[in-house]
This record gives sequence, structure tokens and C-alpha cells, in this order.
Amino acid sequence: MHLQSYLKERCDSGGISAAEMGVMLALAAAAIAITALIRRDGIDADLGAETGDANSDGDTQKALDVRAEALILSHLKESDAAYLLSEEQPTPIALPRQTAPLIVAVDPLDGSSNIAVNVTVGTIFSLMPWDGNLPRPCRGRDQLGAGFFTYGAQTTLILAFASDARPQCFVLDEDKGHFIALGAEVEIAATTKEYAINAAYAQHWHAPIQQWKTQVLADAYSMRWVGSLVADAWRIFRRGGVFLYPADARAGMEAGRLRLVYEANPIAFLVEKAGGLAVNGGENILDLTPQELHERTPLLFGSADEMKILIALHKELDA
Ligand code: AFP
Repeated sequence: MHLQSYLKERCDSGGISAAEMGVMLALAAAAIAITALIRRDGIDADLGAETGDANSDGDTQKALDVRAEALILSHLKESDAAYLLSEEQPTPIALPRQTAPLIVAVDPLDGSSNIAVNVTVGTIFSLMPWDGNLPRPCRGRDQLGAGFFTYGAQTTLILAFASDARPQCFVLDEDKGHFIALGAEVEIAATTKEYAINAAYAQHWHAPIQQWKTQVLADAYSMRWVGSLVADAWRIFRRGGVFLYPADARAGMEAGRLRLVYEANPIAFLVEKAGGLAVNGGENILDLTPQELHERTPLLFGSADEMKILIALHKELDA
């Protein structure tokens, strides 16, 4: 089934609004344009080149960060979104339809340090309600929908709306220019023998992660770390596992590295819909109230049984 047909069925059945369908189609069109950009210009232009600028939080911007955001913005302008909250912008961007009912938050290009070495990157998005007041990000649990695209060997999409029981996955047919559903709804296996963490920071981990790592080493788990959240997340949705980017003792990592509003919340929304768990350690990500657009949070998510072990360790050992 094509994405358009899938969304029209959901809209006709009352599962999503026409505004949510329109915004999702706009984001899919932007993702198709970003795919073409990477496939075409990735040969000529150095899309991994730094622009010399930094985003609102000091992260160096890459050419593809800027061009991906521009494509998302141009497509959303024709949709029922009133504001865009972007990792690349310090404040919300007002869109033409100021009476539209939705706010969209995006990480336009997650994993951009991997562009120059052809590792999968992606676009993470969150659909939130707008009440007409200041465009503030909502709690993760109050999102209307969320998902992410990956740009790798295939361009893929995983998506869920508030009324869905499970997320749905799609793959882009690049010849025909549309996303096709991958069939079965997505469910993360409750148990796993695979984890993702950047072990280079082991000396800085706090007690709960140190103790958990000792256990998984003893149980001979396998490890994967792509260095691209969307790539690690897509693998976990497809074959299970856990992903950990915890807070650690390094300066500036008191709240970890990843962002609550446009990275952790969309991923956590999908993870819970798929039967997994997503926490900052001892608290559910979806229950956190964002205080600031670019605030960071520790993010641990994936197979429920493994996550329950991690949560218990944080409750027992966190200072
Ligand atoms: P970049 O967008 O700078 O490549 O960062 C990617 C990321 O935010 C996330 O996608 C990865 O999981 C994580 O950072 C990798 O962080 P480390 O480089 O510290 O392992």
C-alpha cells in the first residue's frame, strides 16, 4: 500500500485529521527531495562540508543540515503547520498558515557527522498540537504523531499517530517516487542479546550503566554502535535491542547529548507504540515536560525486559 493511500484510509476512518495527513505528505515529499539531494549532489557537492556556522547549540552545521532544513521548510509552508521547531534554529519559525492546528519539530538531519563517510543519516519529526498561543513543545505523551526517515541503502520511514496501536514502516520506491508499506505492524521484541552504546566513554559512566555493562559482558551480548541515532533505532525496531546515550561525568554531558523535543520524544513515542520502553534513567521520556526547545536528555530505549533491568538499576543506584 502506498503512503498516500495509507494516510487517506486513516483520515477517512477518523484516525488522523486532514491536517495531520497533509503535514505527513509534506514531510514525505521533503524526504524524497533530500534522498535525491544525497544521491545526486552527494557525488558533486561535499554535503558533509562544514558551513562555518554553528546551530543554536554550538553544533557545527554541515551543508546537508542546512539544505535538508530548507527542503523541509519549503514543503511545510504549503501544509497545515503553523510553526516549525528545528534543531538548526534558535527559535520557532512561523509558517504562512498561522491558523493551522499543528506544530512540527524536526531534527532535519540526524547523524550529519556521518554524511562524508556514507553512513546512514535521517530526519526525525514530531507532530504536536498548537492552541494558538506561543508555540511551545508539548510533553512527548501529548504528541499527535512522530516518526523518522533514514537515508541509507534504502530510504525508509517509520511512523505512528496517537490513535495507532503500532507503528508502521515504509520504504521508498525511488523509481516511482512513493513510499510503500512494509506490511506487518512494528513490535520490538521484549528480550534481546544486542545493545548500542558508545563504549569509548565507559570511564565516565555513572554506577547504573557501569553495573549493567558488567552484566551484559558476562552474558556475552553483541554490540552495535553506528553513531547515527536513526540507524541504530531502525535496527532496534526491525530486530530488537537497546540503545543507550546516558548522562555521564564528562563536562557538558550532565543531561546526555540527545535532544528531548525533536530526538528523544519522537523516538520514545514510536518505541512505546511498538511495545518497548524509553527512559532518561528512572523516568519515562514521554512524561517529561520540556522546559526549553533545545534541552538535552539522557535516552535509553528498546526491548522492554532489558529496559526494566536498566530502570531498576537507576532507581537502586542513582545518587
Ligand atoms: P551528529 O549529528 O553530530 O552526527 O550526532 C549524531 C548523534 O546526535 C546521534 O545521531 C548519535 O547517536 C550520537 O550523536 C553519536 O554520539 P557520539 O559521537 O558521542 O557517539
